Amino acid sequence: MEKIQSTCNYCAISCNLDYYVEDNEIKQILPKENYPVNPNLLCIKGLNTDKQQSMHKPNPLPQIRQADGSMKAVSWEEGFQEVAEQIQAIQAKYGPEAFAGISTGQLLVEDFALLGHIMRNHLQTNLDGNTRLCMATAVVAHKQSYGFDAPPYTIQDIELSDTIVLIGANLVAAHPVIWNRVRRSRKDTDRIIVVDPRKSATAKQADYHYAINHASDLPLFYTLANLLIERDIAIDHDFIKEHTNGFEDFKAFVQNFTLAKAPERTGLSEEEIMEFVELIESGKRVSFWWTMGINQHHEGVRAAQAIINLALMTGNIGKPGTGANSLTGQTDAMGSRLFSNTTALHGGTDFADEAGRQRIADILGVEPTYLADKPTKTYDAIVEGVNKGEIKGLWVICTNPMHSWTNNTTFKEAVEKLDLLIVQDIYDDTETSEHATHFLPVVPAIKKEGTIINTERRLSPVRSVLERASNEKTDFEVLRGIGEALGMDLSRWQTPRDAFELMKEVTRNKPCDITGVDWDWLTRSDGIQWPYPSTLNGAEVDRERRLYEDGKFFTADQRANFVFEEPRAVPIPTTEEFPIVLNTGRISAASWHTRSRTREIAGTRQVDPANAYLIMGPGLADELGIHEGDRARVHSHNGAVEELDVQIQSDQRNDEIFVPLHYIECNRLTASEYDPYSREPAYKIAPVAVEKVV
Ligand SMILES: Nc1nc2c(c(=O)[nH]1)N[C@H]1C(S)=C(S)[C@@H](COP(=O)(O)OP(=O)(O)OC[C@H]3O[C@@H](n4cnc5c(=O)[nH]c(N)nc54)[C@H](O)[C@@H]3O)O[C@H]1N2
Ligand SMILES: Nc1nc2c(c(=O)[nH]1)N[C@H]1C(S)=C(S)[C@@H](COP(=O)(O)OP(=O)(O)OC[C@H]3O[C@@H](n4cnc5c(=O)[nH]c(N)nc54)[C@H](O)[C@@H]3O)O[C@H]1N2
Ligand code: SF4
Ligand SMILES: [Mo]
Repeated sequence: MEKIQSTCNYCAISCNLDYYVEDNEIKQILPKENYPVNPNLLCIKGLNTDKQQSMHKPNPLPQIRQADGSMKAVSWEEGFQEVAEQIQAIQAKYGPEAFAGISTGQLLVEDFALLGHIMRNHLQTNLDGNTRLCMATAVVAHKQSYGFDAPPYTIQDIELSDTIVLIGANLVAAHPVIWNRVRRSRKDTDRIIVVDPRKSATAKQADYHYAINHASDLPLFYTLANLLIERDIAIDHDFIKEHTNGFEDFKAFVQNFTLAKAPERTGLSEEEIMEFVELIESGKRVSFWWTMGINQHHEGVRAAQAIINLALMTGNIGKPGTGANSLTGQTDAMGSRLFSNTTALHGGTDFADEAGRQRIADILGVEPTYLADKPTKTYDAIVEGVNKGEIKGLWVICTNPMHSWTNNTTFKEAVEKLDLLIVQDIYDDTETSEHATHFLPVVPAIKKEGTIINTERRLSPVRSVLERASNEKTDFEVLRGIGEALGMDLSRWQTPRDAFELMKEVTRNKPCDITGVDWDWLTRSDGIQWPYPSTLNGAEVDRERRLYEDGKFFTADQRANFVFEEPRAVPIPTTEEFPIVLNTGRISAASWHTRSRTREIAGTRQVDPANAYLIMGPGLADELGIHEGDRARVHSHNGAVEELDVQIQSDQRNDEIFVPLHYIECNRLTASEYDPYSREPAYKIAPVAVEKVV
């Protein structure tokens, strides 16, 4: 039996797997032994990566919508030509930006690089990533605070930390392998602290749970900062002086965030806040980890930076077991952030950097004027553009926005206005695929090759495990086909490996320099964290590397910035008419987003009820006369009304309901509200009213 190493392409831990293959069939999947991120660990999704397209397999040929509404399969040659002609016709008639694209964090580095080259450079138009729904907040926070989108940690830091602070992060469901590593490494004296309005599965297992009011992280962290400064026990004055900017202003600013004012602002008692302060003070290695409970709010960027500020002022950064650590969500979100050409040129070079433009143009074999010259329009602006009739064609790749976009009726309305909707997916029956005018079927990751960059900046290999049947194509091949049909010279982009070599070169001398990484070496490696420049001459480096160990950041003066701003009221607050907060997110390790993939895993079908449901506390249920198994009608402030099954949980708070995002009904109810700096949707808070369905 042949053993082939590859990477699980669900979540951002990006576990490595050994596939045992015989006669082009996967016989067994095991965690790659001692792989740094998943030492002998896997979750149900990774163990079932062979199930993709096992029950729901599309016709391998492109499908084109006919006048009578039916879909017709055509040859790939014809499909590429037709798609290219449609794109060109729209651009010729309405201008370049009348065609746009939306992608994801689940493609491979090489796919992103080529897609970005086609959309942003050749077609001179907008392409935003699904990472906008997810990581955009952390990206902006990192750039402003550290000078580059460079999270500091290695996953091992969570094991080395004696005081783990999890903020809006439900590891039990969302990062199960990391949670397992936390459990395995706990000593009696260690503390796990969870900050989450909801008693999540992780909060239930924590030593301390601070159930703050929704979207009140910013005043909470400013209050903690103020109290820590006043008490002056845990403040690292040397670090602040040597390695940061703006501390004195920050200190003056937070003085207004007194203990007395905190309960009203945060919902926590003075005792809880003092306890929290003392936990940070007594921690030897304090690490802060945040995910969507921070990113998906109206002031997510500043809240993320408030966490960074705490780490900076207490010197909890660049040392084992510390850090202000943003966990990513999708497997290659980090690859998308660096290589999709959306918010910076390939490899993180600013659009306006003339020398950088020349260098990248030389690498790609084009003129500098060919390269995109400004950041993409953001996802919300693209959807709005379609709704206004300015954008006539859209290419949706590896994401399912009819379901996952916030207030998703706005996406549905947009789709109805489009002349051209190209959907590229491994399934032809997702809510978005079903509306395609042109559907491009592709194979799942077990038949692809390329690179993934995980949450701790580790590059790992995706290698084709199974041979493809005739007409089956990879994302990379489809992108090439369309690119060539558009008239592009893709001679430097023949294979994913070529794309990888190009992308390596664009990172030269950048913080994310990977010029020293070798494709063949990566194939059977333990992965490698960036940076790994060619100047290391292939030298062996530690399996676990964190950034900022020398206290030097990526800003011009190499100092980290304290960034802060007065908190703003929640823009769409609860009212008498809509008195309940709708909170949304993940619910179990078994369910993945819009469930197109996890529906193929028998075990997950047992966990996921067929119908959309909400979780409600007993107090609210009593008040509404609702019992377990009843149905509830949810009225959203956005005008939508949905009926959902009810689950009552004894520890669920009564001023909120929680709806798993895995059902399309969830985002019919969410708001069109964004962080102003990152334009990330505030998925975690929408005012609703609930009544019993009689
Ligand atoms: N099984 C599984 N795993 C996944 C995914 C999946 O779909 N299924 N998706 C992946 C992706 S793409 C992502 S981005 C990650 C997301 O991983 P997480 O962010 O951990 O998951 P969520 O459930 O979205 O949100 C986490 C918590 O934020 C809390 N929260 C809501 N509002 C607030 C607030 O105002 N303040 C604070 N402090 N907390 C708040 C919620 O109650 C929730 O418990 O998971 C990844 N892993
Ligand atoms: N209410 C609410 N909504 C949310 C969130 C929330 O917390 N609350 N979280 C948001 C976040 S963080 C995220 S990341 C998004 C996720 O939202 P989506 O990205 O829309 O979710 P997925 O179901 O992962 O969609 C991925 C699509 O890609 C397809 N696919 C899988 N592999 C491949 C491949 O190799 N190639 C191609 N071309 N296609 C492939 C799948 O079949 C699926 O249709 O949801 C967001 N929406
Ligand atoms: S924890 Fe994440 S990367 Fe690991 S097997 Fe599960 S889904 Fe895949
Ligand atoms: Mo995400």
